[in-house]
Amino acid sequence: MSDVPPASSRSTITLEEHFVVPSSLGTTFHPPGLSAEAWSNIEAKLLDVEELRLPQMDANGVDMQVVSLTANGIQGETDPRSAKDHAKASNDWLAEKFVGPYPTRFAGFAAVALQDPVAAAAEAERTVTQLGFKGVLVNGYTNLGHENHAEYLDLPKFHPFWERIESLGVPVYLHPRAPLPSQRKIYEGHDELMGPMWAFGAETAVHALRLMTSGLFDRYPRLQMILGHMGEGLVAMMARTQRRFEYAPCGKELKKPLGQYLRDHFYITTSGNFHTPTLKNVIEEMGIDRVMFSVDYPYESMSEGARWFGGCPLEGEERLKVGRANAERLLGIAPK
Ligand code: GRE
Ligand code: ZN
Repeated sequence: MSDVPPASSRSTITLEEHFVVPSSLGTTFHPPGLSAEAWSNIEAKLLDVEELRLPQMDANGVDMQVVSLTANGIQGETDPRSAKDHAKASNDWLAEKFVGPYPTRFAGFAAVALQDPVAAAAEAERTVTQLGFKGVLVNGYTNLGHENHAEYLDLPKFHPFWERIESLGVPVYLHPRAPLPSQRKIYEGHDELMGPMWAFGAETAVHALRLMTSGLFDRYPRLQMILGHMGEGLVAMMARTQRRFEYAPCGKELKKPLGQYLRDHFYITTSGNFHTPTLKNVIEEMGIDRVMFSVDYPYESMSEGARWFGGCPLEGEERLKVGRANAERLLGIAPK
């Protein structure tokens, strides 16, 4: 097989693509089991713009990456003051190194310090209105005060953040992180399950369900979320999840059937899950307008993702939508 993807898959926009700013290296998640060499290779790619990333994009037909601070990023900070400073530093770095010099190749998702929801709302507004960012990426629950304290985004204290996001009209990418250190009993003796192999998706799927059953989308009916990895398992499970919620909603009252929130408020990307049967299922469940190609660079290979997308059975308008047009519409990027 040739290394070069076919022309039909070229000119894509990808949305789960990471960088790191030196001041956030301390809160970067190291996947268990990776050798020091593999990790330093990833770190070099996270830090880089011109030497590795742009040539890879050129070689693989990725027109534009929407770039975000890698996990756990700001969500892994325990001190609100430091979280706010690091969020600003990260966003300014992203604007200065990526978006400013290469406005047609890079766009940004902001990092925000949800340790202080009002400050997070203000930083979202600053980055969108002044730096031209396209939304916010949140790495799961937020620590506050302690590494074993988690705050999930359905809590009422986050309403000021969601209200601002809704009025800005930008999406929030809910990106994975590993479960709280105090809640890892089920993974004991199985470090291999802890990161992106399994725990990331399980953690993120429950977080997304908390947002749905909390009534967040009844309160803010224009909110739009993005989930990676073909939906973190939620798309496949939603029919059963909705059914069992109807049997026992435990006092939660929602305006719509549960699965409708998934279809009305979530976009799904293909990041790190380059599997055609799953893509077909996600398109069937979500509709062609809510599925977007992405890679998860540098944790995944851009060439592998591009080759898969180039060969998957999408034609014409459908290929255009998944490859870039849905992202253009959602993020307000002018069509090419
Ligand atoms: C990811 O973004 O998917 C990711 C990380 C850290 C380790 C592995 C991984 O953020 O896939
Ligand atoms: Zn990722």
